Amino acid sequence: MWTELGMDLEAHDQLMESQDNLFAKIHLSQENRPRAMALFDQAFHASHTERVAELWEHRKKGGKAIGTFCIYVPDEIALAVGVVPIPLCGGSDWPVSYADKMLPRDICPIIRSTFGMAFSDTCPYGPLKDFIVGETTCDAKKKTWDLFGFKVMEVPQKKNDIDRKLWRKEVIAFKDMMEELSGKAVTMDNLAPAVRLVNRKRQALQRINEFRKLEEPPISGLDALLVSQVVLNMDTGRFVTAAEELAEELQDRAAHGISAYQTAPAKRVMIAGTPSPMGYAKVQHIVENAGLRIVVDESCTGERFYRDLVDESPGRLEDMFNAIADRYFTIDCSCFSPNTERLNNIQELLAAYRVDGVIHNILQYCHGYNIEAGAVDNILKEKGIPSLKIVTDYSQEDAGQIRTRVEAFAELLDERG
Ligand code: BJ8
Repeated sequence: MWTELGMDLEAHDQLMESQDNLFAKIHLSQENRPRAMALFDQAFHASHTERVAELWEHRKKGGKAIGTFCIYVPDEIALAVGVVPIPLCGGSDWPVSYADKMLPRDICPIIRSTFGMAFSDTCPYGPLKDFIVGETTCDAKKKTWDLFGFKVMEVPQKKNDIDRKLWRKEVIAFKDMMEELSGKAVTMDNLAPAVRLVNRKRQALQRINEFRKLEEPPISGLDALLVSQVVLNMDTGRFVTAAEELAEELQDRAAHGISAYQTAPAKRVMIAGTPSPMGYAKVQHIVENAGLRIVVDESCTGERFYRDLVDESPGRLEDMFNAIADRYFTIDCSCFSPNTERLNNIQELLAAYRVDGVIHNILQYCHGYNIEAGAVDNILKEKGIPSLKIVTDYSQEDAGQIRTRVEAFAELLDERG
């Protein structure tokens, strides 16, 4: 299989070794983890082994798959006709420099890591997809999709009625694309179960993350992040089963007062900003190692992904498409102008999770989240909540400097009592 996928096996081994070492250091070194986290550890490793084999089998049987880069692409519609969406965002530092072959160095590491894997023949998913569906979010993504000739969904940049209409049309165009690819029509009979399944996935994530509101969370911020990362790669049905098992265990741990943390109660922080795709948890690791507790992730690998569900009540197909489009239209990515919804959502999260401080985790060259941190800080100042902005990439070069800044931030929060 690996040879047929055109992989450079030696380079792939190097990539896996660097990922495994980092994973052991960041996740496996934690004490008192929920037992069910083993399912997600396994899923992390399976993303370059069993999951690839699964999709390989799917393709051999004539199944279809698309590559995606953003949580705007509506999975429900693809799944309804048996098309598997494969999120491709890279989170590993190892392949980043390979991207320099075709892309500028001064762009976001998500894009560099993803294309670095493709150019170094270490991404097994390249040959497993029929095509890629990009989206018009940030400039770096848009121009990269143009360069490689990907299909693109137009995500509007404002949230007025005219924008909603445009987005609904884009969702229908995506439906047409999936029908053409699969040779099957999207009907209420296949769409309604797909909507319910994806809703169940988001509900399982909601349930897991509810426990982080407790004074003593039964799951660490690092493990909650891992769950939110692997959800993008795992088979949906299998993820739901694993997530429900974890939620049951967390319920039990909460009932018995079992904390994920070994230390005395510490300050509670929100991580806000850019996504942290699988393989990346640099800032989160430093933050929890500094004794802070990450109780909520305000990102696409966190609350932005599972917050909203699709309304399951429509009985007509057209209304169901609108319900799907409207659910995705609530995503508050920094590509929107103004992005008032994000500011409102952040305020709700601050209260619900009793947040003492906010850490902006921003990937280098992501101007949207970097500049928008200023608008978030204006709100935080009014509420007397301190913040720290970290702009970084996937490398470990600045880890020492970030650690010093995070430790100083932790002291500041402690001094405030
Ligand atoms: S909905 S955050 S997944 S676009 S690639 S915008 S980090 S410079 S990923 Fe994103 Fe969709 Fe928005 Fe979420 Fe910035 Fe990097 Fe662009 Fe990025």
